Amino acid sequence: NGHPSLVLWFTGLSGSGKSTLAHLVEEALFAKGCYTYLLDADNLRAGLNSDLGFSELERRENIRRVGEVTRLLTDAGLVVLTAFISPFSEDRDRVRSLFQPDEFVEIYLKCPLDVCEARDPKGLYRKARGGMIHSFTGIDSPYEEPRNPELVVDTEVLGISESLSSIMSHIYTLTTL
Ligand code: GGZ
Repeated sequence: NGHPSLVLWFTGLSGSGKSTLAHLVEEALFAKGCYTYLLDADNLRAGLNSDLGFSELERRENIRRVGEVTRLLTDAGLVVLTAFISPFSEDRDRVRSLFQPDEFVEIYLKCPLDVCEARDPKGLYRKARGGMIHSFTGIDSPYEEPRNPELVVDTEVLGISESLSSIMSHIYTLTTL
């Protein structure tokens, strides 16, 4: 009862919903019997990427390594979900090139900066505005919007369960799992 390996690559600003939705999608896939693994800043930046900060070069190296780890995990047959800001198009495209076209799903969680900033779940935007954190994405570090993602989820307008349904529907158009 195998299922095809798949990459669900979430991208978006801090506070756009990447971690929340990636965790919910993982739960839903797990309930269907899929073998999954979720990579995010919490588990990668604590260990493998603990030498990396948030300069442009370090973010690019962060995403490069995440791409390679994702490749290894899909080789093992897993559905891999990644939840990184991944702000640079070139880096996302380079990761994409490691996979077959039908294996890689870029999911852009679209939400305006002012809305993410109002959510500010960890108070990081506030700190960035106050000059206590530098190079914060959206404030003084860029985010390049995906040009051709497989899926755009408007998390400004959609609630969590609607966003989740939209992602699950997209996955079901790709594979029967
Ligand atoms: C952006 C930062 C920063 C800066 C700490 N800029 O919302 P969070 O807290 O929980 O998730 C963010 C996470 C971003 O790490 P990524 O590995 O996803 O970034 S990237 O893809 O750009 O390499 C945020 C926290 O780390 N954080 N400082 N300066 N986010």
